[in-house]
Amino acid sequence: MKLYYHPASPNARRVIAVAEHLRIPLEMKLVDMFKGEQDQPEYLRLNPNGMVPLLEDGDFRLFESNAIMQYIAEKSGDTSLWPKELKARADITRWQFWAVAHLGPQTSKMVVENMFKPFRGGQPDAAVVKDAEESFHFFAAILNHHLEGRAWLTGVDVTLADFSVATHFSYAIPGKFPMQEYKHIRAWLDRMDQIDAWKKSAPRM
Ligand SMILES: N[C@@H](CCC(=O)N[C@@H](CS)C(=O)NCC(=O)O)C(=O)O
Repeated sequence: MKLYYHPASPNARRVIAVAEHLRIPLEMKLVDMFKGEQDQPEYLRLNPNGMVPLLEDGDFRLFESNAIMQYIAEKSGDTSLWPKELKARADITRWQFWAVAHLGPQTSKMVVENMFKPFRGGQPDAAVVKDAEESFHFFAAILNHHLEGRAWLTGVDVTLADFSVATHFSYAIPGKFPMQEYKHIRAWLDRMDQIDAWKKSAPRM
């Protein structure tokens, strides 16, 4: 299987970390987003969204990182991160959807404003940051409360849910996420940092 990725992409990171953790071999194809390769016609023919990651398995192409994680985990036959049981799967999928729909848009805005804009010589838009922080607090409080007394999001062990949600915190420091009051999230991210595959997949600019 071939994975189109960029090392700075948190969306690619969650797939890369899971593949590494489950020892699933992937042929890695760099899409240089800093050179705009994602918007070139050759790549748009593969993924019309112009985004990474993208998985190719023979003539089957799959975009959306969470779908890719489920696919490669299922195909590997290793059920440690993606158990077979219906409710366990629904629980994992719930957190994956929640992160994409609610948490991710807020963390992305803070990364764009506080990290990428200054990186390109611009200034953060204070109104956008304020709005993102307010929504972030709403969803971070839910996650923090859920993690109180739990080591992992959906069970006694790490699953795809943890990899999916944790990736949204990949740029928490340069993105200036207001994390102080969320000690259960911070402790959980520290536990993620103990996982070799997770550490190795940390984004690189
Ligand atoms: N929902 C998608 C999001 C993919 C995405 O936003 N990828 C970013 C990199 S982190 C991208 O390729 N951006 C390129 C662009 O927007 O031009 C997924 O989870 O795979």
